[in-house]
Amino acid sequence: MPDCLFCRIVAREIPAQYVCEDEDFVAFRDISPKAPTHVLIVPRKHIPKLSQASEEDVTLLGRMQRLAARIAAEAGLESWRLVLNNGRGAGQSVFHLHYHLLGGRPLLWPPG
Ligand code: DGP
Repeated sequence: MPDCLFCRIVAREIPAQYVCEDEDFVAFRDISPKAPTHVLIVPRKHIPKLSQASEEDVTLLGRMQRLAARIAAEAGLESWRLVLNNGRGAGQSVFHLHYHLLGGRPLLWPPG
């Protein structure tokens, strides 16, 4: 296993507020929430960032978006945003691909 924070959370070596999990994904609350609902959706597979995902990850990525929609619905959110930061310049700080699901407050556009 690479020395990766999210791999360790996925493996339950580091605690988190887990929201749900299945055979491919773990979802847990962001430690520094930027909205009343701020859930990180993380594939168990270690892919450092979206630009390093391959053709074989296409189904996984699609299922990740469907899971985000399900978590949003279960949280009672009608409007919400999915964010994926790719690369340091875009704000990525943990190099294990993940979506941020944000909701529960007005979300401005464009983001900063
Ligand atoms: P990004 O900057 O897009 O790579 O998002 C990484 C997010 O991970 C950031 O919003 C803060 C969150 N985070 C960092 N360390 C931890 C942690 O130990 N636990 C949890 N739950 N979230 C973390």
